[in-house]
Amino acid sequence: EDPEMLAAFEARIARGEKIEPRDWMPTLYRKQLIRMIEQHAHSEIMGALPEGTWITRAPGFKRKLALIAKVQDEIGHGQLLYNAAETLGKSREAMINDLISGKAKYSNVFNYPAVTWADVTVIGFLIDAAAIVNQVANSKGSYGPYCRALERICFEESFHLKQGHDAFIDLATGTPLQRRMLQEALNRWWQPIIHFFGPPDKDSQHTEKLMQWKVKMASNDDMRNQFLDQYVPKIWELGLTLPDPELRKDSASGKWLFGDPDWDLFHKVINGQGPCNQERLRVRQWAEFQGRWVREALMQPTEQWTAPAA
Ligand code: FAQ
Repeated sequence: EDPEMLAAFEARIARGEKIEPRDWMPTLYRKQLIRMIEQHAHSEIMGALPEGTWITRAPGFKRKLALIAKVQDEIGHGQLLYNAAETLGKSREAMINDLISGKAKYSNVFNYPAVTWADVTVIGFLIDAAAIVNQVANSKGSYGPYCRALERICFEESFHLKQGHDAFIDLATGTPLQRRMLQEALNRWWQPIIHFFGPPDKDSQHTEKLMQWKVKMASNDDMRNQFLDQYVPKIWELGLTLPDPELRKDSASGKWLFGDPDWDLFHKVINGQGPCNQERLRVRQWAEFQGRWVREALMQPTEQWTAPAA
């Protein structure tokens, strides 16, 4: 790579300028952005599945309506992110093919089942909260199309968080059975949520370069800490517990300490061996297959759309 071009590029980033699709960029910057934005897009599309299965079973009309709107938003976020990734030169078709063949990664959390309504509630409150911590940070980054997509996504996610928090409080202040259901769901989801922010900084392959290029605006550990700081008190104040006896804030460093979250399990889940990976992939493959005739029809030359002249 031309060292002068690279220096000019890095100077632009240091000045806080946005990089746009037609601007010169190092090959590695392009590759890393495609990797990250593509995985993010797939996560939104896969993220619609655990909640989507609850639309017909959500308790009451109001919750059903909110869930339909939320799931639709997640799919929309996926589309915005695929658009942003396409500006870097990888086609949407290639991305979808990598998803349904099992080659591409997507967020660990969507490989777990939503067993009860309380699981959907924990997703709507805490996974959305975790996603917002990450996305607000990334939205201040250096690649224009990704940041603009994230700004819009963050507005919508903030609504999701409100409905998730509302449903969470409903169960937390409900009957003993509702509280028990919520506590059990929280116990199931806590470890995946800790994993959500990625491996510890010392083991993160990509953080250093991505932070240097302002693609990531906070490290995995910093984002995890910010989440714990904001949300653990909200959980504890409702009288709920978290399944980690070592979880506490260290007053000297201001950092949260927690027990070993089993990073081997994390690696299994993100590499295809989580409880629902196969099921999630099968649903996407089925959707791709079912929609093929629509895509093929749309690709027909337009003259074939009109009836032939008599
Ligand atoms: N899951 O070197 P690092 C949402 C992989 S959107 C799966 O630390 P990096 C909305 C990583 O890709 C959720 N894989 O990686 C919603 C890499 O693998 P590779 C998604 C993970 O990129 C809410 C390897 O481990 N958000 O939830 C995970 O510097 C509710 C090494 O890791 C985004 O994608 C993981 N959790 O940092 C929808 C945001 N963590 O590619 C429905 C954008 C790491 O070398 C309902 N992404 N890996 O094979 C990012 O900010 C970053 O990519 C991180 C990971 C922070 C996720």
